Amino acid sequence: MIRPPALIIYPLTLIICSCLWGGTAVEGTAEEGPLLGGEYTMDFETGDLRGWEKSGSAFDHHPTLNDNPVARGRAEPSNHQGSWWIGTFEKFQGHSGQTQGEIQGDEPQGTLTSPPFTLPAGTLSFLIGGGSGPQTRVELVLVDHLLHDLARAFYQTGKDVETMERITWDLHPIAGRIGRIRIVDESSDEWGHVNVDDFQLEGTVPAPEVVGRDLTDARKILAGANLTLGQISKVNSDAEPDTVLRQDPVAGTDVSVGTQVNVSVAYKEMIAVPELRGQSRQEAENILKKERLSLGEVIKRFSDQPEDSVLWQEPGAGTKVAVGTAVELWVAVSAPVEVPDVRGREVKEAEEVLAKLRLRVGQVTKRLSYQPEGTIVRQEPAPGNLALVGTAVDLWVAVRVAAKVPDVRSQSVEEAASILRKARLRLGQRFDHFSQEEPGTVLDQSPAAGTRVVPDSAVDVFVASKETVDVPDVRGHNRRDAEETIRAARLTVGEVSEQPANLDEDIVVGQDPAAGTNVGVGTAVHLSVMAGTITAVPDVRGYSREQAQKILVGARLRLAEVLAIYCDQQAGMILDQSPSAGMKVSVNTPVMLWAAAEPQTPASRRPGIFAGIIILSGGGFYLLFRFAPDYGISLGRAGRRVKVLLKMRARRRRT
Ligand SMILES: [Ca+2]
Ligand SMILES: [Ca+2]
Repeated sequence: MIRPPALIIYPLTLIICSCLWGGTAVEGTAEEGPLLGGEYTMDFETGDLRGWEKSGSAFDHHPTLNDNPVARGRAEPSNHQGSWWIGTFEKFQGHSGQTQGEIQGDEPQGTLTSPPFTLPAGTLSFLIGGGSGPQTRVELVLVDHLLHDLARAFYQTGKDVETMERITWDLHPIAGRIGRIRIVDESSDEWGHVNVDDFQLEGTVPAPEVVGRDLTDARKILAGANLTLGQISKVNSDAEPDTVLRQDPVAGTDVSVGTQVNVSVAYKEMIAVPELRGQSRQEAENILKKERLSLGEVIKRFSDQPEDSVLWQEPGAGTKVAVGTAVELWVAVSAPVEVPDVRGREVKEAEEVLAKLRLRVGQVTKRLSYQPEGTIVRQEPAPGNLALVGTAVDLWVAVRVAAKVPDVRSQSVEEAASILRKARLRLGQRFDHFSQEEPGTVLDQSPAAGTRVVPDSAVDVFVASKETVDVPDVRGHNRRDAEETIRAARLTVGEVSEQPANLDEDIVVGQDPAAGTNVGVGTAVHLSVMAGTITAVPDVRGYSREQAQKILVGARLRLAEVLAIYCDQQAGMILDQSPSAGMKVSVNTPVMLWAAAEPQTPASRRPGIFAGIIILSGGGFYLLFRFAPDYGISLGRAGRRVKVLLKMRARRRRT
């Protein structure tokens, strides 16, 4: 044990201190006094021993109230600070039935130990009186992890006088180490008691790091450095609520004992989700932005409600959520309409028919036909299909009189153009090709001579040229860009050899001729390509089966099978798909579709019954379940029918 000599410094600041913290205590009541690190009583003016660890019985009736030695007629006033103090001879605490000056005597023994705290570069002072023996004392022990046993840095006894005097210890030599104050009464002999009051710490400590700790820990850590938690400001953050994000002063700054450390702590601001139903999608988005929420998935649902109006929201209005939470919306789209048969009509007439159903005319192409001139001979989508409102219907119009493509080979381009004009045709694109022929001579044409075509059609020509160009470097480009680059360089795309690869798109990895080779215009450049095998699944819901198939083929996928869902939606429309739209899958992955089928019995309208699972619109429900690898299945009424259907299919496969 280290036993440095006790330092005894007589109090000079006694009166000042009494004024600072003294106050006038009412008998039997307690006032808030200074607490070590804001947590532990240092002058006992709280009227209790909060923060101190007690052993034995010497401190059972403590702190004691007012000057008891004087009350007993002794000529040794206690000289305590405030109203409350420690005196292990004393018992009076102002309780009813007690009399001022009441004692417990020298018999009881025990200890009172403060919590551990960082010793400041400064001083510890306090009032002490009572016995002069080493068994009654105040001591400061070091409890650093470096020393396994308690090491006593200082101790101080009384002088066999009840009157307390202030002594001060210089802590500079042990600043920064962890200490505990102990008030010890280990004596039952004459003068076997200790009188203590008003511990005061002064000096500076380095502010400890509390960033990253929660508020409770931060408070403890600061208390352990004799600092207190000051202002707590809340900062909206994704961090765990109540985590300290910033501190002022920052860690390591030397601050006076008792300094308040202000902190900013993380907190999640919760706000109520606004009502969005009935708003337009755009209005809903504006409201969400204003309320500091974000727009989640927007799911389109057929409804007779105004187009684009919000039908349903998740989370619902009034739900308390964190700032920034995404709100999913279901917005109304008009139910698909059946594409009318406009074949046999003229375009103008068809336009009116389509407009009534909120469909429009798409591309109009002329087509040779024996049908009356100007009448529609073909339409896409075909009659009877379901199409979303606003869908364009492509039309093909009959042309009876055909033009016959003349032979323009061996002519000059100018002559060819003139010949085509006479045949009610026109010169199309011109492709130059390296040749020994006279430059400007037509080498070949498309369509070929003799073909019957619609008047005013274009005829492309391949023209002799002696020009040469440098082959561009297309390696590393995606296939489409590479082909464009080759054509722009007045060359043609030759053979393309494909090698499957796990890529989102086709990438050119080799070319022949090599980049930089000087070749005649029109020369074929052969490519070798890493063919991408990953593609995103398109959304085909709401389309007809035929349209869906087209879309899937366009996305390099194939249609697996179409299962029927019996419901009161219009038959033929795709209601669901698996894999779901947006998923990245391999090229050629089969996509399963569910299409509406006529119910065998009229479906009753049960609005509200599937709320949460099924969207209801004026026309009835249609989403019976969602089937996707990442969702699983939830079934509605008609969904159960599909389950039966699937079971039947499975049985068929087994047999
Ligand atoms: Ca006191
Ligand atoms: Ca005692």
